[in-house]
Amino acid sequence: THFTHAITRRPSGSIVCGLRAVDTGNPDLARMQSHHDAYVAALKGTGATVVELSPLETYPDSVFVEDTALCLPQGAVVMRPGTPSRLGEADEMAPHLRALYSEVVAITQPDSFIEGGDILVTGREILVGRSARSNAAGIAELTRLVAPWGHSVREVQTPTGVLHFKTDCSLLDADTVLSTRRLSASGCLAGYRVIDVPEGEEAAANTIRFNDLVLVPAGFPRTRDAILATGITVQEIGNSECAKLDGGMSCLSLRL
Ligand code: CIR
Repeated sequence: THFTHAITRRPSGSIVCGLRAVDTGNPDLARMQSHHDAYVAALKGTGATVVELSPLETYPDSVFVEDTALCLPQGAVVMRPGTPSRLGEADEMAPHLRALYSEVVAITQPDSFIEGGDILVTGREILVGRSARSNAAGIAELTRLVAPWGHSVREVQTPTGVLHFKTDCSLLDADTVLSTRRLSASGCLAGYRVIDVPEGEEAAANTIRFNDLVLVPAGFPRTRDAILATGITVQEIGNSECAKLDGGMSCLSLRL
């Protein structure tokens, strides 16, 4: 797939209130902003247009735009984030999607919850991991919304204790998935070419393939080398601050 656009949102000062499973200290806004600048520059470097949205003080986690929508070639689906402090982020994103797409639909049922971080679009299907943020009703509603566009959804399970399905995996090409061992061992990636991240580098499983590049978090040399060995160009991006909030490469953009 060739991406012509990405949407990002600059981190705000409220980022210190961002959600985290384990508190390892507050992120440093200036350092996060400099990592974010490098991330945006890497996306632009592939020739894409990057829509850079303004910070939203009201929503501490709003830098993690991926969770607010699913972008497909035929249209976009506005998500319903499964944690109260993030629910309103979806409405903030909707107008920016309408500016880029003629078809924008939304998850609307009150009992439906689903976040983009749980969704992996491969060359053949859409995998959605059930998690603490994405439930069966949300996945069922997504399935109904994307069926007319020709997409099939397969529900899988996010490993216990892992925030999102894509915390533990990412697509390197239409058929190749980079994955933690704990995720691939569940069997949900059967039929794909799977590259397991080396033991101890589980935090590097969340990368993004964007045009000719794969963006990987800095500090995971064995994972970087495993991707390089496939012949894909790799760019390392600092992720120390987002990592304190359980965020990684995919969380920081919507790609279309
Ligand atoms: C959260 O807990 O929602 C944020 N602190 C991190 C979101 C990361 N997003 C993603 O993996 N797609």
